[in-house]
Parts: sequence; structure tokens; C-alpha cells
Amino acid sequence: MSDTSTKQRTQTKLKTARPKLHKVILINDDYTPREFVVKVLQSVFRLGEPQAESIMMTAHQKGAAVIAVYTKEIAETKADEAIELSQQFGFPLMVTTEPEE
Ligand code: TYC
Repeated sequence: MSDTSTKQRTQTKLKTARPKLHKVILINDDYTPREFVVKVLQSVFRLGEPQAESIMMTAHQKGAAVIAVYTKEIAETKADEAIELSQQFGFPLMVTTEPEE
């Protein structure tokens, strides 16, 4: 005779709370020089020149382009930095943020 017994155990799986990511979006305008947009993308978002150039051209041609995704706080801080830098040089460059789906 087997006296093996089985016990039911309930396992609670701990889920790691993942903060929602926010997109930082570059908006096109008619006044900010292309080269300046590329410089902003390189300095604020730490992008390499080819990637900065490509994102700038996407916004230029399509009206907007996603620069990167970060947690809400970082996305908003970087968007503010980009806008402030542009205003210091008298350009109307606009950068917005929105939560990822
Ligand atoms: N459209 C601008 C020009 O022709 C360049 C530009 C590109 C400005 C992207 C903003 O997000 C932008 N000088």
C-alpha cells in the first residue's frame, strides 16, 4: 500500500509593477533649422548623428516622430529640456509626451 499523500499548495505569483512608458514625440515646424533639431536630439536624447538625422527627417516629412520612450518623469523632463534649449535660441521647436498603449 502506498502512503504517499499530496498536499495542495496555493502559489501566489508576485508580479513586478512595471511603470508605464511614455513616448517623447518630436513635432515639425517651419522655422527651426534641421541642423539645430539634430543637435537637440543628440544633446538631450543622447542619440548618434545618423539616428538623430533620421528622426528629424521623419518629423520633417510626416509632421511628427517618436524620439524615444522613457518612464513618465524622464520623458517629461527631457521634453522640457528640449523645448527650453530651443527657446534659448529663439526657435519654436515643440516636443510632447504621451503614454504608450
Ligand atoms: N521643418 C524644419 C525646416 O524645414 C525642420 C524641422 C524638422 C523642424 C523636424 C522641426 O521637428 C522638426 N527647417
